[in-house]
Amino acid sequence: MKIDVLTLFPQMFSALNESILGRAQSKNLININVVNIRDFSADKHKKCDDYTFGGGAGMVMMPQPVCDAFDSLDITDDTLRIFMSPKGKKLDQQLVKELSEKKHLVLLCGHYEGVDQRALDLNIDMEISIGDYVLTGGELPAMVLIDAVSRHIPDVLGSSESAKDESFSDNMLEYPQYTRPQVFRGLEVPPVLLSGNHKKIDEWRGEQKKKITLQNRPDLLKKED
Ligand code: 58G
Repeated sequence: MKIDVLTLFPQMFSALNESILGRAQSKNLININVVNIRDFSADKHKKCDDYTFGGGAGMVMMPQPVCDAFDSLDITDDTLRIFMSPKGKKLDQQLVKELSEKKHLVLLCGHYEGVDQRALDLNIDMEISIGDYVLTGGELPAMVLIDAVSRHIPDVLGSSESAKDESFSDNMLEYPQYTRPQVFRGLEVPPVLLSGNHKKIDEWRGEQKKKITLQNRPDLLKKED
């Protein structure tokens, strides 16, 4: 998958060079191209934001640098152009899976109080929100989306990391997990996990999933899909 990111803060995306996503990029499983919108400003001071018509608080991103940055990209019928916005469709595991089937994503990250609406009207297919809160920029949401989508691309997760999707796949949260040592700071691993009785272990994990889902996310239990 190819992912172009349009941003005024390209250095923030160095976080994606670490760990599993760094390895996925080295293996050319995902190709992340970060574009600095400021490079496209036609202004002599490289200005990219301006006051809003009609007044009100703050600045918005100007349409010219954003549109010229889009025009520099190779957009095809296989491209989905996304604006990260608190007004967008809420990102969930189902939408993540759908996005992971795409060949090419373009993620526009806004800053200040937003982006001139015409730049969005001319370039954006879909607005996506990672949750009901407002952030100073769309960069962190873009990185959240890239991380969530990447782990559904074949071979991005190693065999020891893979298929760890059980939280959400059956509308249940995951059961608790334990590793060595058997006793840590006086706390024991639940004995059933050491019993070797896999029927009993599966039963215990099922009970734990129900308990934690009822406690933290009862809304998931009455969900259709
Ligand atoms: C209102 C306020 C509209 C995504 C700010 C647009 C982006 C939260 C999310 C904005 C974001 C989210 C300017 C800063 C978008 C712009 C950006 N905040 N919940 N902030 O996914």
